[in-house]
Amino acid sequence: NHAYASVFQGTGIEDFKICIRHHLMSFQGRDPDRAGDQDVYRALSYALRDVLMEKWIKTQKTFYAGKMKRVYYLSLEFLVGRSLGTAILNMGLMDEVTQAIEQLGYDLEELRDCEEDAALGNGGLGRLASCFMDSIATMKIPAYGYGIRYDFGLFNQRIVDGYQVETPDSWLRLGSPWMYERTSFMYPVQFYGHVTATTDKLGNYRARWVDTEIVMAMACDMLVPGFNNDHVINMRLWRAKASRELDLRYFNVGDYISAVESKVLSETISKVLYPSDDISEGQELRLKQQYFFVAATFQDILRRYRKDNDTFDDFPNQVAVQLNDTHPAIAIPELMRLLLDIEGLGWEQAWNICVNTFAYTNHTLMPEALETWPVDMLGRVLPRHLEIIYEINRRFLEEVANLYPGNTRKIQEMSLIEEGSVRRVRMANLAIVGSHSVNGVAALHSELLKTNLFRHFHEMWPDKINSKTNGITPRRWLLKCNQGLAGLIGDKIGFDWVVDLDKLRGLESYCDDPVFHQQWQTVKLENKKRLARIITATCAVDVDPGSLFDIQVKRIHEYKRQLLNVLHAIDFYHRIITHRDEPVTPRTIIFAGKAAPSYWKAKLIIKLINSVGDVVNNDPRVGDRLKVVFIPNYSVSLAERIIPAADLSEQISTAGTEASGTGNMKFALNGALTIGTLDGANIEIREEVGAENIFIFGMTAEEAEYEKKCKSRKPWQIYEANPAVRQIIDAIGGGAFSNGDTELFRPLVNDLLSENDPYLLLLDLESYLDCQRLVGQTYVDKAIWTRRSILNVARMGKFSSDRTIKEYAEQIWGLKLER
Ligand code: DL6
Repeated sequence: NHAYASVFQGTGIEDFKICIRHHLMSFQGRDPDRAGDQDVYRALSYALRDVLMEKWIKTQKTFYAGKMKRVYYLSLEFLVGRSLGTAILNMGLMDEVTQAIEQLGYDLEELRDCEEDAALGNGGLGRLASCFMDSIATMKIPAYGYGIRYDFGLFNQRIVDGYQVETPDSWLRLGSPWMYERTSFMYPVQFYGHVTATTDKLGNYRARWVDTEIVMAMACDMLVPGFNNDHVINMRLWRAKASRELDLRYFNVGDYISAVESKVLSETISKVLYPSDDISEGQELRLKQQYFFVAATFQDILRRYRKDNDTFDDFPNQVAVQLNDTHPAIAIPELMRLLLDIEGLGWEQAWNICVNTFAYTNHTLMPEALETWPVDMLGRVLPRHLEIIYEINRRFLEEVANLYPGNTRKIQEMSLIEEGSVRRVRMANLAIVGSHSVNGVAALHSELLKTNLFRHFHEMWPDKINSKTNGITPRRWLLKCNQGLAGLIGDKIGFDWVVDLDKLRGLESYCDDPVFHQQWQTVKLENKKRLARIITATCAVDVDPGSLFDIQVKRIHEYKRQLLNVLHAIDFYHRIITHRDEPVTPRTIIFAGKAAPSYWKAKLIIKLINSVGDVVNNDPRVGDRLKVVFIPNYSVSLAERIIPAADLSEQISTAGTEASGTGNMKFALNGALTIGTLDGANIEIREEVGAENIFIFGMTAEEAEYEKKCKSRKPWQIYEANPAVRQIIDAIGGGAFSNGDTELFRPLVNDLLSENDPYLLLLDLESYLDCQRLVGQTYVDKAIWTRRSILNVARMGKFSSDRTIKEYAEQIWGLKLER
């Protein structure tokens, strides 16, 4: 143990070996001489976590000592991925750990593969939260992430006969060495019951929420190290625990099973992540998840605040709360409840505190994603919160009516309550009214919030809506995932870009250097070979690493238009088989992504991709000129292998639908050229890399909006006028990819030809096909392609999440940063 303690003095190779052996024996009960990869992976993780924990404690002390304003990032999702590699890199211990592991007779890469992804998120929103945690730690910001520790993360996807099949992700089966369970931080969370009114000594109304059911929230911490700076923050994820191990009401009457059942029921709250990213499903369990984590979080925030403060006067100067979408918006009435009912503040004071504390980020314009809760349900689960929401609304609508007398339409649209056969609470309206800042996640998106979705609010409060273009962490999305490229860049311009991504501009001077081109191409080819091996192993298809790797990986959604990509794949196939002697640039078209389990149309698109792949990949006339593959079970760690191998990044959503996108940034940072629409952050990527270094096609958001309304061009006219388009659609509709079955893909064909297709696929198809032809021609000229690839990387500085976080910190959270 003396030797073990020495790890706290040093993190040398010998220290690690001692520490790993110690963990193996004392905590895992394994003989170090016979331990397997999984055992050693755990022991290594525990060894690193020991070091992290010590740094975390020091970091916390600096927050208290400096009486710092704390930032709380509330998110129902954190798409963490794996932690081991990031911990080693951010702590600057790569050499020591690699050698220690080697000397113990193991291989670090293999140990890293033992780690299950922490998939506590669906896609963009959750991954953004994780990139933010990395930037916050790297920039030494006094902040905490708060969320839920789901027992089951995002489902695993298998492809069976071309169809998506979901299986549970029991990522905690063996326990996670990165999760720190803190039995000492447990808070009660109330549900149901009713409200009684009392009057206090001064004659003021005081509500009491009574006869409630109580579930305990237990803190589980995941530590997040900053890059190279000893700063360690935590994500505090709540796990539901029954308030009593067994419900004695049942136990005492001899009903053992019901007694256990009640424990199981309370603990279901943190059982599973809801698997839809852009559809609000409105179930009671989801509302309970939201309140559960918010209520526990605020007890924790107040505990910390009270250590240094006797009154609430300074609350907004000490506490900033960022709501990651409306999922945590119930925090607004919750803080009001705490201030009014528990702390005894008056309404005006409590409301000012709330508004100055909260800020809300919107991540989507899709109407079906906007959360609303049936008033009845909310009133049953959280009766006191409904009362408070009604009072917020009453006061707010009074203000609206004063500003716009007689404008009932406006009042109806701005109300926190949607009237109708089922009355519903509009969480976005609540979040806007209760926050001092509302931000979109890219320039176009924020503009559309101002002019469309939230236009009334923008008119009323012109300073409230602002824009914070998303970013990605360069640590995970270049340094870690693409060691070849990171090393090559480092050889040329050093490694300052890791914390200051604008430094990549230094690469521009090498964009015409033939030796550098050669090295750049070699790195890409190596990455492609590695991906080709993964494809062989998972899809049983051999692909040519020399072909153009054309990749679209993201959630499967109609607005993201994977179907448009498939239409191009089919056109490419037709050209190969009908003009056999024409030269083509060989391509491998790669897809990956999950569809929400209840989203049948997205699942049908997956089936179509696989069906087209089956036909194309097995047609001897095609050979190596085209392959179409769908890699199953997309995840963060798979993305880390796929993205560095891309030549072409598909970002082809209907303009005006993708709030930002962050995959677009990851691909460009890894040297892929983008083919995309003028949507989300693609617009800003074009501004940065230059229009000559990106392939843009299709309608603008404004044109798309116009077409949706006026329908000046009809899909069937395009179908009739363009033989290539007709051939594609007829092939799908005629059963060419479904063994002659003309019904299977009928819903997709009908949508394509419908005047009401909201995603306007056929209207953009010709422009897309032309643009793809240009891509193919350009790829042939290696020098031009490589030059563009280098310039894309060199100009990605803006898209570091460090820049994004700096803007949040200075413009929303009111922090002054060290650098
Ligand atoms: O802001 C992160 C990310 C954006 O980059 C994507 O464009 C957007 O689709 C995504 N939204 C979601 C689901 N939103 N809700 N609710 O993941 O956010």
